[in-house]
Amino acid sequence: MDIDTNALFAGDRRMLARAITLIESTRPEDEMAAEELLHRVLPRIGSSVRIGISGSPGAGKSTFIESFGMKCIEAGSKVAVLAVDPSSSITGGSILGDKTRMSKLGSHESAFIRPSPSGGSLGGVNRRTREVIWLVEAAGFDRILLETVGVGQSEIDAANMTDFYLLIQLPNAGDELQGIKKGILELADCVFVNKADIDKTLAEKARGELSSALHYQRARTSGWQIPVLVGSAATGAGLVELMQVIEQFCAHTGRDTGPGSAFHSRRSAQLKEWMHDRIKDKMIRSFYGHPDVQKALPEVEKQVASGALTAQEAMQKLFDVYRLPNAH
Ligand SMILES: Nc1nc2c(ncn2[C@@H]2O[C@H](COP(=O)(O)OP(=O)(O)O)[C@@H](O)[C@H]2O)c(=O)[nH]1
Ligand SMILES: [Mg+2]
Repeated sequence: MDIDTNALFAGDRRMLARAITLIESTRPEDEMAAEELLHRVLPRIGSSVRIGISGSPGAGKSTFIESFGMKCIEAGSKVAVLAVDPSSSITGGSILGDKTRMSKLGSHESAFIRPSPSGGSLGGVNRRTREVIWLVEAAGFDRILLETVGVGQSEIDAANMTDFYLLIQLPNAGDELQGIKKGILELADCVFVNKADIDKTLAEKARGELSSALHYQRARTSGWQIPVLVGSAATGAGLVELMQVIEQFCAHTGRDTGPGSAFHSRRSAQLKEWMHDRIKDKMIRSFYGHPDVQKALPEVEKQVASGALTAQEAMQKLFDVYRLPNAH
């Protein structure tokens, strides 16, 4: 697959789509071209704000992305929408179905919506998401909205790939954390109580509850008081405030002051994480792909299942054959 990087850097969306397909490819013959492309893209990344968006199903994430994305475009940005979606290998990516909720954004020339990656590979379904973020940045998109469609791990993954992590909540009284584990709340840089147009009083109550829950929590970003906003993806209420909060966050974390600031330290840590992800991925593939391990595995599994071996003993058995010089 030939990628014309000049066209990619000029924002040619057909070339961008091709580049993403190459990066997401699991065909071994694409691996070198993908690496080569990344090598050329890496110096061009960074000029965006990457925003992770989580919230339980029905909270209004897709509707929010449509209206917030349009606000960003009105303010002069180019917006890319990506998804971290562990279910995508089964459903084909729920953002596809969501495209109906993103009709304005989906047809706007300053927006790019990419359905979820094909996923399903060893070492995590989001293996390529951060690289896709870089591709869209290199193509000139400067607001990246990363929606999570899963639960648990995908939310942590999204927080680990973004600069600013937004939680969207429903204004349910007495149900302050709505299926969102406390651990996820700890990742938040901002909470947006959505659907305030339905019941403003309820939404304000939710704001109060969330604010007090957050009061005792140490912000992930030092010195940052996590704001709880109330608004509506449907009417657009609260979206301007949110844009201001993101500006304040960028200023607070020193986005424009360069290396060493909290903003850039977070990105550096994420780059290191990228390396470790790749190492783990490679190790897992190498181990489970080893012919002797594959041969020994069914019997060893059987012995563990019947209680004849401990997990530790089984692992040692497999590592012994993994280490043997490969006779095949
Ligand atoms: N009244 C109202 N309805 C909303 C709002 N945001 C989303 N919805 C509706 O809530 C439902 C779920 O929204 P969706 O964006 O698909 O949620 P997601 O599952 O988090 O992506 C849809 O029927 C939306 O039209 C809002 O601010 N106000
Ligand atoms: Mg959705």
